[in-house]
Amino acid sequence: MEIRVVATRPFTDQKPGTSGLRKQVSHFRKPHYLENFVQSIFISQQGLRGGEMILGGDGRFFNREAVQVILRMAIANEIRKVTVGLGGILSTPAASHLIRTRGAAGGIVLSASHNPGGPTGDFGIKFNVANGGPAPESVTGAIHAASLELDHYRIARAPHVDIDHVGRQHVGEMEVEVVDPVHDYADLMESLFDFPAMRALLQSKSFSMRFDAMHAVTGPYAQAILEQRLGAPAGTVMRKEPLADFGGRHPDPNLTHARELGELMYGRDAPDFGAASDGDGDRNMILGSGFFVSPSDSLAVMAANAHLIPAYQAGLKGVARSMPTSQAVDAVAEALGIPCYETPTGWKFFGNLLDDGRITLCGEESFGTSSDHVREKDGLWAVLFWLNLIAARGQSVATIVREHWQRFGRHYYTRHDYEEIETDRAEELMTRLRAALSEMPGRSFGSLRVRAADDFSYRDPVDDSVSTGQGLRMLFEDGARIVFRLSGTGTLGATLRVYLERHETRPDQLDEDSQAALAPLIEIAESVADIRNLTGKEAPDVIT
Ligand code: G16
Repeated sequence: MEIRVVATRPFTDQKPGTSGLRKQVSHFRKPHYLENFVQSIFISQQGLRGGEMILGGDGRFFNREAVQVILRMAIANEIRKVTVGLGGILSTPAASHLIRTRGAAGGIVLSASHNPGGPTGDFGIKFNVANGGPAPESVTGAIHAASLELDHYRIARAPHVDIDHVGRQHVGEMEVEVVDPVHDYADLMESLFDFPAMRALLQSKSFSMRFDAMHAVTGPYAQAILEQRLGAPAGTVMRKEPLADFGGRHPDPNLTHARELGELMYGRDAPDFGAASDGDGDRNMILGSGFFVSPSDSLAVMAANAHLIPAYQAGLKGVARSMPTSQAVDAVAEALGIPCYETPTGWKFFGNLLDDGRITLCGEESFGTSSDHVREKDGLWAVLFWLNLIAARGQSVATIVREHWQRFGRHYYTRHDYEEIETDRAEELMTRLRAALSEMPGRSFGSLRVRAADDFSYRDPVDDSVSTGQGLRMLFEDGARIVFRLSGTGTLGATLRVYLERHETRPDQLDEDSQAALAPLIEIAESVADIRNLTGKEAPDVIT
């Protein structure tokens, strides 16, 4: 088969962010742009040569085209075998599982997660290493370095590869195996949870649930697991057909973008349990009837109740959360007498802790939770965990969470996002704030006194690697926190994230509205960072 060596020039903007390279589709369609990045993966990850690679994505616009390009480049870069999801589809957790079970050298996942799709939307590409997890910083750094040196890429002049039929074929020297994207993943879920109890719950007349697949990748997974294996009534899965543009909406599981689900869950005769997942199936939102479970609380409730789930009956080795995630899970870890690790934002930082057997569960405020069953966050897994929990405790979502608060206190929590700010302005805000940190300890804001203030850095306890500049923290004497950081997943300008948290233990103060309960902190955050002035915005664009 003819291999073309195509001359190219480096792009200077191919540094992977929090989760791979995310850009607008139009950016990815620039001549050589996708090819350059893929070649940088192949050059820097020599372990792929002669090995097996997993390939799939969330089915968004440009997914199929990118799959064909990557297959032709894989041939030219001497990959022995590529296993690809039918139609080029694999949810992120299913890709992670396949990498692990196949003993693959790595995988390429095509997704821009919860970002909008379609020709004017976003696309993304992410490399996962042999443990099934997102590449650590050492690997993304090597990919980026290779992208800056690139002067050619290799691509085979191969015919269009059929990815629409399950089976094996040879294209040149390379084997391509097209697999059912759902089957192995559904088996894995069945091995973790008490399916008979969940089936009984879903089939009982007194219980109902809705899952919003947001016209994204989890539609087929949720139908196979919830409706087929667990016997939930047809229609339990809403917006179930995956669409290349997600029906024109953001596949972002929150109350703004999962509007219909929210209306149902807060309406009359609301279902007992509501849930949603995102574009590539790794995020989750959990709702009870008229009740929203914050992702940080969800992680804590899961940790406190893990012994009720078959896979975690023996107890948890430890837990981890990203730094901006609330400290609710810390309180559970303390009660359980297990370690709790605090990592920077980004799932890649959990990989070593999971591989080293230090933790069993981990999660983030950004609607992500998972366990050691894969090395990615896992949306449907979290939904099934909650379903199993409801079946085991025989209580509503709201009762489970309120009882948790009575026991551990409530960590009131919110995140304010200021989107599409001019990059210079956002950098200026962070620079000014960073400079002010050293003056903050001892300063009082009303009744709140700053105990410490720093720019978070993390030393990985397994390989001793250090990551700096991971978010500016104001830590108050009563345990409250304000964290500022710039998002690493946006594609337009900069997004400022402000995370706010305080712990409340008074039993009669646990059912307040989060924004009201955090109002004094919100005011401090806005004034110390001069947000209105520097962003030109009167209010956050998104509040979660
Ligand atoms: C990705 C990462 C998460 C991170 C989130 C938000 O999620 O996998 O670890 O918490 O982005 O990151 P940032 O605050 O930098 O935008 P996903 O679901 O977008 O792949």
